[in-house]
Amino acid sequence: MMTFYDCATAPSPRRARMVIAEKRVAVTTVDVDLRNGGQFAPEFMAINPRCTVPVLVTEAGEALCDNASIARYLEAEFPDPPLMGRSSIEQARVAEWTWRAEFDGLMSVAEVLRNTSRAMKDRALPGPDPVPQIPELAERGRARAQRFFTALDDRLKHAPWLAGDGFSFADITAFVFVEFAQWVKLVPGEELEALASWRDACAARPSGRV
Ligand SMILES: N[C@@H](CCC(=O)N[C@@H](CS)C(=O)NCC(=O)O)C(=O)O
Repeated sequence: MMTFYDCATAPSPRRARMVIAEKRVAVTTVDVDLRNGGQFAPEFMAINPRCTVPVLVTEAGEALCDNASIARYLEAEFPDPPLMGRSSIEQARVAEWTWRAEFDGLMSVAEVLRNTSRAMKDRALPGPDPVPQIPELAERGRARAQRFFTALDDRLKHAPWLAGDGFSFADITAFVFVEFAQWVKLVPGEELEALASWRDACAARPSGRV
Protein backbone atom coordinates (compact mmCIF):
# COMPACT_ATOMS: atom_id res chain seq x y z
CA MET A 1 0.00 0.00 0.00
CA MET A 2 1.31 3.47 -0.86
CA THR A 3 1.57 6.07 1.94
CA PHE A 4 0.18 9.57 1.36
CA TYR A 5 1.44 12.42 3.56
CA ASP A 6 -1.40 14.93 3.71
CA CYS A 7 -2.62 18.05 5.47
CA ALA A 8 -6.41 18.32 5.40
CA THR A 9 -6.42 22.15 5.36
CA ALA A 10 -3.63 22.91 2.84
CA PRO A 11 -4.19 23.54 -0.91
CA SER A 12 -1.29 21.58 -2.44
CA PRO A 13 -2.22 18.23 -0.78
CA ARG A 14 -5.84 18.81 -1.88
CA ARG A 15 -4.70 18.62 -5.53
CA ALA A 16 -3.15 15.19 -4.94
CA ARG A 17 -6.16 14.06 -2.86
CA MET A 18 -8.43 14.90 -5.79
CA VAL A 19 -6.27 12.86 -8.21
CA ILE A 20 -6.30 9.93 -5.75
CA ALA A 21 -10.12 10.23 -5.43
CA GLU A 22 -10.74 10.51 -9.20
CA LYS A 23 -8.65 7.40 -9.82
CA ARG A 24 -10.06 5.59 -6.77
CA VAL A 25 -6.56 4.64 -5.58
CA ALA A 26 -6.18 3.05 -2.12
CA VAL A 27 -3.52 4.75 0.07
CA THR A 28 -2.60 4.90 3.75
CA THR A 29 -2.91 8.57 4.77
CA VAL A 30 -0.67 10.22 7.36
CA ASP A 31 -1.70 13.76 8.40
CA VAL A 32 1.14 16.27 8.82
CA ASP A 33 0.15 19.11 11.15
CA LEU A 34 1.52 22.15 9.32
CA ARG A 35 0.00 24.57 11.85
CA ASN A 36 2.20 23.07 14.59
CA GLY A 37 5.40 22.47 12.62
CA GLY A 38 4.80 18.80 11.81
CA GLN A 39 6.72 19.32 8.57
CA PHE A 40 9.88 20.02 10.57
CA ALA A 41 9.68 16.80 12.62
CA PRO A 42 12.89 14.75 12.07
CA GLU A 43 10.93 11.65 10.98
CA PHE A 44 9.07 13.67 8.30
CA MET A 45 12.20 15.57 7.19
CA ALA A 46 13.82 12.15 6.63
CA ILE A 47 11.07 11.51 4.06
CA ASN A 48 11.01 15.03 2.52
CA PRO A 49 13.95 17.31 3.45
CA ARG A 50 12.07 20.16 1.72
CA CYS A 51 9.48 19.97 4.50
CA THR A 52 6.40 20.15 2.28
CA VAL A 53 3.25 18.12 1.63
CA PRO A 54 1.93 16.30 -0.34
CA VAL A 55 4.29 13.36 -0.42
CA LEU A 56 3.38 9.99 -1.92
CA VAL A 57 5.66 7.10 -0.96
CA THR A 58 5.36 4.31 -3.55
CA GLU A 59 5.26 0.60 -2.68
CA ALA A 60 8.92 0.48 -3.69
CA GLY A 61 9.60 3.11 -1.01
CA GLU A 62 10.32 6.09 -3.28
CA ALA A 63 9.08 9.49 -2.03
CA LEU A 64 7.36 11.68 -4.67
CA CYS A 65 7.34 15.20 -3.20
CA ASP A 66 5.51 17.38 -5.75
CA ASN A 67 2.08 17.35 -7.35
CA ALA A 68 3.76 17.13 -10.76
CA SER A 69 5.48 13.83 -9.95
CA ILE A 70 2.54 12.41 -7.97
CA ALA A 71 0.00 13.14 -10.74
CA ARG A 72 2.32 11.80 -13.46
CA TYR A 73 3.03 8.60 -11.49
CA LEU A 74 -0.65 7.93 -10.69
CA GLU A 75 -1.65 8.60 -14.31
CA ALA A 76 0.87 5.99 -15.49
CA GLU A 77 -0.01 3.41 -12.82
CA PHE A 78 -3.81 4.02 -12.87
CA PRO A 79 -4.62 5.33 -16.40
CA ASP A 80 -8.41 5.23 -15.89
CA PRO A 81 -9.94 7.82 -15.83
CA PRO A 82 -7.29 9.79 -17.76
CA LEU A 83 -6.49 13.13 -16.07
CA MET A 84 -3.48 14.25 -18.12
CA GLY A 85 -5.25 14.37 -21.51
CA ARG A 86 -6.39 11.68 -23.94
CA SER A 87 -4.92 13.11 -27.18
CA SER A 88 -1.66 14.91 -27.91
CA ILE A 89 -3.42 18.29 -28.09
CA GLU A 90 -5.34 17.64 -24.84
CA GLN A 91 -2.11 16.59 -23.10
CA ALA A 92 -0.51 19.83 -24.29
CA ARG A 93 -3.44 21.88 -23.00
CA VAL A 94 -3.38 20.09 -19.63
CA ALA A 95 0.32 20.89 -19.29
CA GLU A 96 -0.18 24.56 -20.22
CA TRP A 97 -3.20 25.23 -18.02
CA THR A 98 -1.71 23.32 -15.09
CA TRP A 99 1.40 25.48 -15.26
CA ARG A 100 -0.64 28.65 -15.54
CA ALA A 101 -2.88 27.64 -12.62
CA GLU A 102 0.26 27.00 -10.53
CA PHE A 103 2.20 30.12 -11.58
CA ASP A 104 -0.58 32.72 -12.12
CA GLY A 105 -2.98 31.13 -9.65
CA LEU A 106 -1.68 29.23 -6.64
CA MET A 107 1.59 31.17 -6.38
CA SER A 108 -0.31 34.50 -6.52
CA VAL A 109 -2.45 33.51 -3.54
CA ALA A 110 0.58 32.10 -1.73
CA GLU A 111 2.32 35.47 -2.26
CA VAL A 112 -0.58 37.24 -0.54
CA LEU A 113 -0.91 34.74 2.34
CA ARG A 114 2.77 34.13 3.06
CA ASN A 115 3.75 37.83 2.89
CA THR A 116 0.94 39.10 5.15
CA SER A 117 0.03 36.35 7.64
CA ARG A 118 1.61 36.79 11.10
CA ALA A 119 1.76 32.98 11.37
CA MET A 120 4.10 33.02 8.35
CA LYS A 121 6.59 35.58 9.75
CA ASP A 122 10.07 34.60 8.43
CA ARG A 123 8.39 31.76 6.48
CA ALA A 124 7.49 33.59 3.25
CA LEU A 125 8.52 30.47 1.30
CA PRO A 126 8.07 26.79 2.28
CA GLY A 127 11.14 24.91 3.50
CA PRO A 128 13.42 24.63 6.55
CA ASP A 129 15.24 27.96 5.99
CA PRO A 130 13.83 31.30 7.29
CA VAL A 131 12.64 33.67 4.50
CA PRO A 132 11.54 37.25 5.40
CA GLN A 133 8.15 38.55 4.24
CA ILE A 134 7.93 41.23 1.51
CA PRO A 135 4.55 42.99 1.96
CA GLU A 136 4.71 44.55 -1.53
CA LEU A 137 4.49 41.06 -3.04
CA ALA A 138 1.03 40.68 -1.49
CA GLU A 139 -0.39 43.53 -3.58
CA ARG A 140 1.17 42.08 -6.70
CA GLY A 141 -0.29 38.69 -5.81
CA ARG A 142 -3.80 40.13 -5.50
CA ALA A 143 -3.59 41.75 -8.94
CA ARG A 144 -2.19 38.57 -10.51
CA ALA A 145 -4.94 36.41 -9.02
CA GLN A 146 -7.69 38.74 -10.27
CA ARG A 147 -6.19 38.67 -13.78
CA PHE A 148 -6.13 34.88 -13.69
CA PHE A 149 -9.81 34.69 -12.68
CA THR A 150 -10.56 36.58 -15.91
CA ALA A 151 -8.23 34.36 -17.97
CA LEU A 152 -10.01 31.25 -16.67
CA ASP A 153 -13.43 32.72 -17.44
CA ASP A 154 -12.34 33.63 -20.99
CA ARG A 155 -11.20 30.04 -21.60
CA LEU A 156 -14.28 28.45 -20.03
CA LYS A 157 -16.61 30.45 -22.29
CA HIS A 158 -15.31 28.19 -25.09
CA ALA A 159 -14.94 24.78 -23.46
CA PRO A 160 -16.57 22.86 -20.57
CA TRP A 161 -13.14 22.06 -19.07
CA LEU A 162 -9.75 23.79 -19.40
CA ALA A 163 -8.25 21.14 -21.71
CA GLY A 164 -11.46 20.68 -23.73
CA ASP A 165 -14.20 18.04 -23.33
CA GLY A 166 -12.55 16.06 -20.54
CA PHE A 167 -12.04 16.93 -16.85
CA SER A 168 -8.31 16.96 -16.09
CA PHE A 169 -5.48 17.75 -13.69
CA ALA A 170 -5.59 21.33 -15.03
CA ASP A 171 -9.17 21.70 -13.71
CA ILE A 172 -8.11 20.18 -10.38
CA THR A 173 -5.23 22.68 -10.06
CA ALA A 174 -7.34 25.72 -11.08
CA PHE A 175 -10.24 24.65 -8.83
CA VAL A 176 -7.94 24.38 -5.82
CA PHE A 177 -6.60 27.85 -6.72
CA VAL A 178 -10.10 29.39 -6.74
CA GLU A 179 -10.94 27.69 -3.43
CA PHE A 180 -7.59 28.69 -1.85
CA ALA A 181 -8.06 32.32 -2.96
CA GLN A 182 -10.96 32.65 -0.53
CA TRP A 183 -8.47 32.36 2.35
CA VAL A 184 -7.23 35.84 1.47
CA LYS A 185 -10.69 37.16 0.53
CA LEU A 186 -10.00 36.95 -3.20
CA VAL A 187 -13.23 35.99 -4.98
CA PRO A 188 -14.06 36.11 -8.69
CA GLY A 189 -16.46 38.88 -9.79
CA GLU A 190 -20.11 37.84 -10.34
CA GLU A 191 -19.76 38.77 -14.02
CA LEU A 192 -17.40 35.79 -14.51
CA GLU A 193 -20.31 33.40 -15.10
CA ALA A 194 -18.44 30.72 -17.06
CA LEU A 195 -15.92 30.45 -14.20
CA ALA A 196 -18.77 30.22 -11.63
CA SER A 197 -20.58 27.36 -13.39
CA TRP A 198 -17.29 25.46 -14.02
CA ARG A 199 -16.44 25.85 -10.33
CA ASP A 200 -19.84 24.42 -9.35
CA ALA A 201 -19.25 21.49 -11.73
CA CYS A 202 -15.86 20.79 -10.10
CA ALA A 203 -17.33 21.05 -6.59
CA ALA A 204 -20.17 18.65 -7.53
CA ARG A 205 -17.70 15.84 -8.38
CA PRO A 206 -17.01 13.34 -5.56
CA SER A 207 -13.35 14.44 -5.72
CA GLY A 208 -14.49 18.05 -5.26
CA ARG A 209 -15.41 17.24 -1.68
CA VAL A 210 -12.19 15.51 -0.52
N1 LIG B 1 5.80 21.92 -5.06
C1 LIG B 1 4.83 21.41 -4.16
C2 LIG B 1 4.36 22.51 -3.22
C3 LIG B 1 4.11 21.94 -1.87
C4 LIG B 1 3.85 23.01 -0.82
O1 LIG B 1 4.33 24.14 -0.88
N2 LIG B 1 3.04 22.61 0.19
C5 LIG B 1 2.74 23.48 1.29
C6 LIG B 1 1.28 23.32 1.69
S1 LIG B 1 0.21 24.04 0.51
C7 LIG B 1 3.59 23.08 2.48
O2 LIG B 1 3.88 21.92 2.69
N3 LIG B 1 3.99 24.08 3.27
C8 LIG B 1 4.79 23.81 4.43
C9 LIG B 1 5.26 25.11 5.01
O3 LIG B 1 4.71 26.15 4.66
O4 LIG B 1 6.15 25.06 5.86
C10 LIG B 1 3.67 20.82 -4.96
O5 LIG B 1 3.82 20.58 -6.11
O6 LIG B 1 2.64 20.57 -4.42
